[in-house]
Amino acid sequence: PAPRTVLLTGAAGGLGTLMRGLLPAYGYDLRLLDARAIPGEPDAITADLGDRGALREAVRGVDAVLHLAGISLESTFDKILRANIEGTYNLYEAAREEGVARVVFASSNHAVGFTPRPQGEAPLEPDALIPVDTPRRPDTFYGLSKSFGEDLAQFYWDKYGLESVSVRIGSCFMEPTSVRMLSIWMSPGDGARLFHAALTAEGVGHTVVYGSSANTRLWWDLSSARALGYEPRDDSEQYAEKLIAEQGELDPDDPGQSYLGGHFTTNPPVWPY
Ligand code: NAI
Ligand code: 15L
Repeated sequence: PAPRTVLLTGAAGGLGTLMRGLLPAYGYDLRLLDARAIPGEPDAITADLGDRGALREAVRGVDAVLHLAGISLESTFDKILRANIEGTYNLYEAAREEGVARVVFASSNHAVGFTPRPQGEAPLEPDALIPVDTPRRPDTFYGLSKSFGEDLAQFYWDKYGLESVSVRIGSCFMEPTSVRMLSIWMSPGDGARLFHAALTAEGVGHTVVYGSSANTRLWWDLSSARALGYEPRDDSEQYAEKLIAEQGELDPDDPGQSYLGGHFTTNPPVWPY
């Protein structure tokens, strides 16, 4: 049966707020969790991913978890270790103990951020797109934690039969704001379509997908996402002319513009807390 009750972790964050708005239309009954209180959501669970007892209660009775909580930018190794590495372990362990069937894990392009971006005219030929099984090349401690999360997801499938979809999200914001984002943008609507596919597709085992819209300037292969039933509807190309006029084309000789991870490889934005 299709999952109905879903625990959304990181529900106070940017993506969590977008998905709180969009996913109920797919019929989900969302249970919300975040370390921060969520204005206007008195029933949301305010708990840290370090609180194993709270996580165990939070996952009790849900059909699936959409795990977005964590540090979403670069930070010190110690902070990343607690929130993203131990935190994701705690979440999976709670899910296993409570018999939750599936976790959809918010991985990131930064798990493969040091992969050189494909050069050449857009749209690229299919065989020039970066495949999901490209060797992981994290660009930050943050990306390293996402690489760990993908391995954890594989392990919980192999050892315990707990299914996961790891979504290597590009950039999910209302609009792309950089030339790099023209290639990796995931519109909020496509984000909801992809998470819905990841929550409902049958027999996913542990599947890794890239998370983006069907951008003309796409760098990676969306076929594993499409195999889940994902049909993207958006393309960043409508924003291309304006962004390129403002910022110029990406410079292949600039190390901060030569890899999938963009400026995260040279000068990553730092988590402010
Ligand atoms: P965000 O920083 O806006 O939200 C993250 C949320 O997680 C925050 O509300 C924060 O309070 C919560 N959180 C952090 N540490 C926590 C802890 N220890 N316990 C409980 N809650 C905690 O990030 P955003 O943009 O909403 O991203 C959501 C997820 O998707 C993150 O895991 C991020 O790494 C991933 N992602 C997002 C992308 C995007 O384009 N928005 C791109 C790639 C990955
Ligand atoms: C990420 O993983 C971040 O969470 C998000 O804030 C964006 O910066 C995105 O990557 C990106 O690569 O643009």
